[in-house]
Amino acid sequence: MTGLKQTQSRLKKLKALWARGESLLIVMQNNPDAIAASCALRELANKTAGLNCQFAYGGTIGRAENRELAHYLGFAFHPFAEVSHQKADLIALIDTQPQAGNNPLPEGVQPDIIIDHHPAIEASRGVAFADIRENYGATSTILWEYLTAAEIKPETPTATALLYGIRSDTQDLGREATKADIKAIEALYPLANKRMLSQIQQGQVPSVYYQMLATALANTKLYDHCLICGIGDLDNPDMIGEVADLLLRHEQVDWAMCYGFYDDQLLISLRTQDYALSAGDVARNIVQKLGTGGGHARMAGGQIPLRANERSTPKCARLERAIRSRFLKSIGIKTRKGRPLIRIPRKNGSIS
Ligand SMILES: [Mn+2]
Repeated sequence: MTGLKQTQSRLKKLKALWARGESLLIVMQNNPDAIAASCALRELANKTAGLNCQFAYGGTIGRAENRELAHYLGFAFHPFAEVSHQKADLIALIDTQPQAGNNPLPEGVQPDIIIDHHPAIEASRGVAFADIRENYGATSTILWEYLTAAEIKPETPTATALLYGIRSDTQDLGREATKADIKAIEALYPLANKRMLSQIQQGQVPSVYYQMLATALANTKLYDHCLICGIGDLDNPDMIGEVADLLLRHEQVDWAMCYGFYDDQLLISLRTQDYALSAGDVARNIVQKLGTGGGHARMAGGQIPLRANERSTPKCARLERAIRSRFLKSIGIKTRKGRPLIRIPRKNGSIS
């Protein structure tokens, strides 16, 4: 069955499910792909089934681009804790899966719909409608196929968001993009607002952003062909992904790990250009028996929960040592001694 035919038959099932309710709560990860795919799902549910949709995210919408995108779309994105999920007839989980650790859906709450492109996990079994396509570069691509199957031409903001979502998850098609992603980008490009797109990409940031960046670089060490950065306490959780992206550009490096503490969790972000080893597998190794983790071949993440007030205890330092050494071991680096990436300039401008 071709992609479109398959999506058409899945759309039928989705519509049958939607006929059972009037309201849909869309729960998502808070990255551009998730935000875009959620918006497209809303448009689809609105136009094909007249459903009332509400968005709920976990954590914070931190990264400047994400805030800019959410602002441009003009919908209310609520923290999950502020919505009463019991009131929704149906719940959809977008760009994530139950118990993946990166979404706010409580363990006892079963979603009705999952649309995602991360590797399928056990907890997604038994969900009424699950469309999980691991070979896709972005969930936004899947949603674009649904809109196409429903013969809906997306509104300009939706098209702009989808284009941005696919580009950002595939790093401009450089990372894990497939034919489907390329096809979607080609179709979306003429529909998108290009001026808005560049505005989103250049979202404004506060001073604290540069402070965090300085702290991150000062705390980065080179171990053979990888960089590891421990930022400490994070002002916004998206920072670790942003720093990991930046570190991976180092000419000697094909692996980068960045981690930091946020909201009683140790958050980890991994990036690689190593085709032999999957970042998702390495992330799972790192958090084994400590937390949850996973992702794709070239980008992945993990989260380790801490107990309240544990942040200031020696346990955190031990945890940091453990994840560093598990990471190095997983990617076959023998040394445990890193070299600082940069020298910190002294106040008089000289380099220490
Ligand atoms: Mn995604």
